[in-house]
Amino acid sequence: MQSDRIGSDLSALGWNPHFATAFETLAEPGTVPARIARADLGRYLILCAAGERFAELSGRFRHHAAGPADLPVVGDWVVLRPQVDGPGQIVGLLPRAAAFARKTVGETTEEQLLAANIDTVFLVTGLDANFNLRRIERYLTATWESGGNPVVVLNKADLATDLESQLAETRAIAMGVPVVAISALDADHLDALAPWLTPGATVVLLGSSGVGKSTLTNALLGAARQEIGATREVDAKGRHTTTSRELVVLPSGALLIDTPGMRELQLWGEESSLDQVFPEILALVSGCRFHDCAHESEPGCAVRAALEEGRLEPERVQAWRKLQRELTRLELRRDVRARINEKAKWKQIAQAKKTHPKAQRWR
Ligand SMILES: Nc1nc2c(ncn2[C@@H]2O[C@H](COP(=O)(O)OP(=O)(O)OP(=O)(O)O)[C@@H](O)[C@H]2O)c(=O)[nH]1
Ligand SMILES: [Mg+2]
Ligand SMILES: [Zn+2]
Repeated sequence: MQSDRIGSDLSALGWNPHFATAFETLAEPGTVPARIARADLGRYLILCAAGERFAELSGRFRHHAAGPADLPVVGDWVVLRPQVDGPGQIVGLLPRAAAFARKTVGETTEEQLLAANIDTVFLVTGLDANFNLRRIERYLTATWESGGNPVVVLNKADLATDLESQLAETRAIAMGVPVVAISALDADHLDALAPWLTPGATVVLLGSSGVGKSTLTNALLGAARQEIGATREVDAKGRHTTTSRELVVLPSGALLIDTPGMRELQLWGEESSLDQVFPEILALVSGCRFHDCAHESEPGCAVRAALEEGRLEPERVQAWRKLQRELTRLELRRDVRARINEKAKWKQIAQAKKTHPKAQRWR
């Protein structure tokens, strides 16, 4: 139980006036605010002023949820109706302050929320064979889109073959985002993360499987709570030690969300989220002759000119193009889906009018 550390003070769980205002408009008599600590197939572990409880969605809530984005995820604040016996009933969801999302794995064009109401995102990378600048750029893009603040955490510093140059390379692409190198196995290193682990602050750990997110969680907790994976080849497929996202209360007073490692992070967001990751390219784009320049073979392209003159890193331009293509594709697919939904809606209305010719009168 985490309840002993929470007490009755909701601010220890990240509650703030923004949520309080939202709660006032949604609350019904007999309900209380609660925060989702874990979501498992319709069963929720929640934290509230009274401590840790299990909860489930009320029938009415389930009925009104239009899609996956309406369902609570770890970090969400909900309106809870406690029950004398049995799990509490979740009857409402408070608007999210920030949320980390990705496109669902596979071909469907759907958003998957990984964590809500986060202040900071620790992007964890291993300084072993896992180290990959392009992946860090991808995670940074998703983080700017989330509304949380990124911190690049380079873990396994003890295994680094060239720590200084790896740090320098990361700082060069991080564009002012803090970069810290630590070893989760070394308790003395944890202080480097203290600036973000303040009371009531919510931090989510994201990164590939095996980079040490759960090791870090346990180290910060000072307890062996999360299961740790065995050491193995970094590119070994199919083994994810952590299987569900979980919010824990740290002794520092911060709320930390450990997550299962991701094999791929497909972006979900707008092209504009790239602006903060590739500012040096953005600064050039306005100098292109054509405002819709694709920076491929158009005459007067400022990006190509800078590349040719060696003022831009080719890897950065390639990475930018790749992420941009992904986001453009996503936008197109979202448009198509929106049109299909729109069509279906009109078809439904037309159908309703046919069966109920006076349907217009209802509105
Ligand atoms: N040498 C070294 N090993 C580490 C460090 N941090 C974690 N490890 C090891 O890396 C392996 C994987 O650690 P986990 O904490 O399970 O990794 P994870 O990111 O939680 O993995 P998933 O839950 O699968 O996403 C374990 O064997 C850890 O002991 C570190 O700083 N240095
Ligand atoms: Mg883990
Ligand atoms: Zn151009």
